[in-house]
Amino acid sequence: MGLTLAEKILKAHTVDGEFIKDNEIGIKIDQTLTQDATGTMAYIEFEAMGIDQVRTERSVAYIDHNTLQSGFENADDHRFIASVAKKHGIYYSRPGNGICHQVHLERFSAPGKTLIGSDSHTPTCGGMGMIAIGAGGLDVAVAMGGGAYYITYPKIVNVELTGKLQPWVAAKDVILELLRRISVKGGVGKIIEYTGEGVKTLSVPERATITNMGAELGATTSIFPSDDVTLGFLKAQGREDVWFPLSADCDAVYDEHIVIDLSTLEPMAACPHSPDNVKSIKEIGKMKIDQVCIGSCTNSSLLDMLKVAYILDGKTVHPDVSLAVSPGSKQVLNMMAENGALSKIIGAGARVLESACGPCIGMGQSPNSGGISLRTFNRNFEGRSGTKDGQVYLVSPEVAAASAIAGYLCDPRELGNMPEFKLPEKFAVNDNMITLPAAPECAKEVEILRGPNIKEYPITTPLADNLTADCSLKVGDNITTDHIMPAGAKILPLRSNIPAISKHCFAVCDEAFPDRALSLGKSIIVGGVNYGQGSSREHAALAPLYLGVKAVIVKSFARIHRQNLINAGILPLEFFDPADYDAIDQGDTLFIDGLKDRVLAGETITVKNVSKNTEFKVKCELSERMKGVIACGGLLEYTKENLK
Ligand code: MIC
Ligand code: SF4
Repeated sequence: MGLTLAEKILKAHTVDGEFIKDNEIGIKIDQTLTQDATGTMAYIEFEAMGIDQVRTERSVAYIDHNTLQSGFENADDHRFIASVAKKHGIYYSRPGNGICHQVHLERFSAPGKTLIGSDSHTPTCGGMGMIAIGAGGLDVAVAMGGGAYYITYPKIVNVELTGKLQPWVAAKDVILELLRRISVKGGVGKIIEYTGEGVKTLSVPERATITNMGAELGATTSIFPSDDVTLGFLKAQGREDVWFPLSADCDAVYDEHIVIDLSTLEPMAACPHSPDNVKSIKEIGKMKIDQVCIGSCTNSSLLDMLKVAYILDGKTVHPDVSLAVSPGSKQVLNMMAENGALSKIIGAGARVLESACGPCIGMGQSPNSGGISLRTFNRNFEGRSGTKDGQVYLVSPEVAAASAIAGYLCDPRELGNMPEFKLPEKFAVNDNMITLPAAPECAKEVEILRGPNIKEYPITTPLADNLTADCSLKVGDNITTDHIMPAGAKILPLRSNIPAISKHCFAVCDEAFPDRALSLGKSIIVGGVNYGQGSSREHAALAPLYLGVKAVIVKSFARIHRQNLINAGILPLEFFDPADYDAIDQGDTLFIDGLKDRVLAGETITVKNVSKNTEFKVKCELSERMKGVIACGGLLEYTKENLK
């Protein structure tokens, strides 16, 4: 029986566990990436492991999220990360060099390799034919130390692309179509593997748009084959030496098969407040808009910018609309400056921002009250834009640019003929904003520079024999990490200070939660389906840890967040019967007898609701390794004991 592309790479990298379906396997990680908002904590964790030099082929630290620097905190974090990178063998991509996923795709991605990154959109590099997975900072720290990264052998879904996109229909519409079909839960526990004739018609940046937003499906990762198109992109980056052809065997067996005929797709938008709330532009109709933002790791490549520049050329942004454009990397911005695209964009009245995440993570450009904002980004969760009642629609750059001129949501096909947009034969390669680490023999002399806002990892405790705790919070379905630990310009600077950031935990749902949880000492959170979807931020586990949360009982979890809870030593429990959710109220006292024994034995756990005098059953499915992690009180303690 042949192997799928994902299986080929995973099998070649499996260093622990048997390579069989549904088993937990440990894979060797070739490359890691961090960004600054998760990076400071990841490097604090790495330091705590006491390892001198990273043991990967390439580790890169990017600064792209916290670039507003409205106080000393962000700048201190950048300086800390730069010093850790220099000391421990990590490449450092300076602020201004671009968004981690765009720069990694351009400069470091390589077919057949494995990459984990402390950012949920790490699968972007799946567009290069690599297994690229988003993970918590602690997992990345362990991988930098040479430890394996553990995943449950995923189901492999084949998405067969046939036909060719019609003019003005974009890669973004491909992934929006998939989100429309299988939803934000549709990819959980799965790898999405793209095959078919349609693949050849998509450039690497277009493939990367699709794999990037695979994160919104909840997928472990997404991957495209490495073919001639891949070679062309690598040649243009001056990196063809890393290329080799790689695809699935003809007789590969997939768990699911989905066909998308590219020629039938039309421009679409994900409506507020979920990336899977997808409708065609026609269906939504001529809606007046207030703001347009073009950029983010989903749609900020040179190809995207060339299309935007063409559409804006000689026009003026509608008087009622504010248009912000953030090119994905210094390379993209530089080339736009050289080929005139930038001047067309400026000429039309766009507000050109630096090459960073910016508005995507609520770092400025919040829309007006109730404002309708079209964004080429990947997430439109409630409040993420920084405006609580902002209405964010996720669209392609083509829809965004055409609408910015029109003043209303418009179908770019109304623009008429589309010229052929081609990637250059040579990109303007200049890695001068990537600082190399010190030579290992000089590393000892490098001083780590810590600012006053950089605090230690919170204290963890080993798993207790029994647990009595109150339900400090009850929430509903599809709770995102943006609910649990909001980001934005005010809160992001606190990412390296868990006691301070914890004060904002669940602020979107219940501002009183942090004080309540702290005064309870220990408590349990109850939630619905797909709890913790969205980002990889381990702060969504570390803040609850600091606030004394011992367990989270939900109908189902999103993958990265569940892993982060385990890493933080918080028990991820799932209702056996989802209907039991209804019988718990916030404030109820819950009691678990023989907790430790049951968790370690992998037995069903009975929870007594002392307040209601009822009981219900929960499961805690953990691999032997995860049981070890939970028993120690988290991955940091476990690693200290096991990795030396
Ligand atoms: C996001 O898009 O939500 C982020 C900000 O990039 C996060 C990481 C973070 O919270 O720092 C992600 O996607 O993992
Ligand atoms: Fe940055 Fe937005 Fe991409 Fe997250 S989704 S990495 S915030 S650009």
